[in-house]
Amino acid sequence: MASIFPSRRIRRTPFSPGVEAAGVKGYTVYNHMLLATVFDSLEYDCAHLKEHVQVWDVACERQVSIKGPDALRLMKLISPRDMDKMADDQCYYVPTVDHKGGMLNDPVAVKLAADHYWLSLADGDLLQFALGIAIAKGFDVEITEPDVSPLAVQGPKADELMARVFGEAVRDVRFFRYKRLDFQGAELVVARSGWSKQGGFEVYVEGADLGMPLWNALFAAGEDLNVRAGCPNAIERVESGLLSYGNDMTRDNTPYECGLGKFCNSPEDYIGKAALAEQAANGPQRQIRPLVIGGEIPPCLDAWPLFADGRRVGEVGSAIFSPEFQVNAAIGMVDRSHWAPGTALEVETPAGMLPATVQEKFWR
Ligand code: THG
Repeated sequence: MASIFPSRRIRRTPFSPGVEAAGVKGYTVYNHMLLATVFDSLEYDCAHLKEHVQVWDVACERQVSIKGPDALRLMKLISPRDMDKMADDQCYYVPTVDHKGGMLNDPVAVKLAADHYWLSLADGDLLQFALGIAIAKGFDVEITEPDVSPLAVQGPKADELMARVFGEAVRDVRFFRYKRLDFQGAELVVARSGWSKQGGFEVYVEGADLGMPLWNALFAAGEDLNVRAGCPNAIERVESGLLSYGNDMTRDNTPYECGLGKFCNSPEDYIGKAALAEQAANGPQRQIRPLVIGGEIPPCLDAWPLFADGRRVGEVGSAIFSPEFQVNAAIGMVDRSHWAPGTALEVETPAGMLPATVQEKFWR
């Protein structure tokens, strides 16, 4: 693939100087912003992530700030998840849907105060959806994209590294909870979350000025921990079954199809609830499944159709070779008739038809 011509429209991040100095080899664009994809090789980056600790520039997980007297009212229209159950220091993974139940995004919501939430976005312009609802409803809320840039610290040594920079209190932060912790006089939201299953934290860095000082502090404190610059890893996240909006699911899918039905427990009449009622009661007709693909697979740059006896029964959205598990691991959307573990299918790839088998579970 030719390189992408850089310009102001593809936004850099407060950590870009650090990412470049660390020798980034590839980028993607996410929320109109640079997101690194590889530093050494996907395989090396993945193995290092599983053994040590990495610092990830995930500034592209942009925040939609919803603030004001009607913030909770707006959140209850947008969120299929029961917002009344959310603790003051909690983060919620929230599938957000349109009026037909189609997935618009799958952000992490952060409750900053009773009248202030952030939606930490996957790739998509959800701000405009929230703003449109607020305007149409005449809600008293301010909706902005604040100057907030998440920096993830992921891997088995993340607790040790974070404790050295933010103090021992960081070890007590529970999964999908946060504490406000001091860095150079600023109280930053530090949550135990992140787009890997190797454990770790996300620091929501408020203000670009703190970006490189925090980046440098983490690298200075982590030398003996073998800290490296990293990024969401295409191998690790498929092994882990972490879904990527735009790859594994789109607006054509409902949260139930994505296996996110457990997050649709709101008693409120949220947008899309009526359209989802049938699937809430009976389950979806197709759903996300882990698959193993035989043979040698090329990079997965399009949806690959799945077939059984020549009939189309779904598609693969992500596929990559796993060095740890020695299989081509894949994430697919498979029809109910063929989604049972062990079902043998065929997948149409640019390298020809290859065998695929539905798996019982992801690898982590
Ligand atoms: N962190 C933050 N913002 C984000 C992401 C993130 N925005 C974009 C993208 N990632 C959103 N998508 C996801 C997908 C999965 C998870 C988080 C964000 C995730 N899921 C856990 C799991 O599947 O095991 C746990 C979910 C739960 O139990 O609540 O972590 O990573 N800030």
